[in-house]
Order: sequence, then C-alpha cells, then structure tokens
Amino acid sequence: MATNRTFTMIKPDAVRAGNIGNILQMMNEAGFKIIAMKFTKLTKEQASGFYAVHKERPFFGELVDFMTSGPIVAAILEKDNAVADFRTFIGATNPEEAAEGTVRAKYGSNMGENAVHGSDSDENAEIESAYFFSMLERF
Ligand code: FUP
Repeated sequence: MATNRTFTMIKPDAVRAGNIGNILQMMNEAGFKIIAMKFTKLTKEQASGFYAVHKERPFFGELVDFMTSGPIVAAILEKDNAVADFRTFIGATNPEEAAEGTVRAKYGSNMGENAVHGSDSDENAEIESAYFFSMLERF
C-alpha cells in the first residue's frame, strides 16, 4: 500500500544558491502539499544518524561534511503515491543522469551536491519524518 506522505530536505547547496523558493514552487506546482517544515542546520551527529545506512560507504565522511556545511529545509509532503511520485519529480541521484525538468537536473551540481533529498520507501519516509518532526509539528 502506498502511503501519501514523503520526507524531503532542500540540501545546503540549494539553500546557498538561493533556490529554496524555486524548489518550493516546483513542489507546489507538482501537487505536493506541505504538512511540516523546518529551516535548520544539522550537527555532525544528526547528519551521521540520518545517513547511518551509508556509514560503511567511502563517501560517508564527505556526505556528512556536505550536509552540515550550511542550513537545510526539512519538510513532510503530502500527495497520492507521495514517495514514488516525489522520487520521479526530483530525478536520479546523480544530476547528470536526472531527467530533464526534474529538481536535480535543474538545481543539482553533482552526485553529492544534488539539491534535494527524497525518501526511498514509505517506511523510511516515516522514520525520516520522525527524525525531524513531532506529531504536534505536523499539519
Ligand atoms: P538518494 O536516495 O537519491 O538520495 O541517493 P542515496 O540514498 O543512494 O544516497 C544518499 C546521498 O549520498 C546522495 F544524495 C548523495 C550521496 N552519495 C554520494 O555522495 N556518492 C555516492 O556514490 C552515492 C550517494
């Protein structure tokens, strides 16, 4: 069963480049409704915890350094088939392989600095949402 919510972050590269507004507008136009939102900066500990699944990968240190290099926007989004539709909407992890018109094709720079995060399963969408937002912060 596909749930109707996913979790996203606008990553430090996109925030630094001034693209928060453009990306939120794209999300809005694609039919994603904001349920919760936070502008914050991850600590090393928080970024390491969020990406714990990758901790043995060679790029882990670089990933944590990048994700803590500046503020991010975290949000929970709602739409039918949210997880799969949002993955299509943001495009492939590597912006060079991302389909034209996707967020990563437009605003991503490379495999690491790829502008946005999107949950890869319903289960992870809830785990990642709970990492940032209590039930009282969800509307
Ligand atoms: P995605 O689900 O598209 O965010 O991609 P992954 O979960 O595979 O990777 C999480 C993050 O790790 C990516 F956003 C970027 C980073 N990454 C690298 O820097 N190098 C890699 O080879 C793979 C991922």
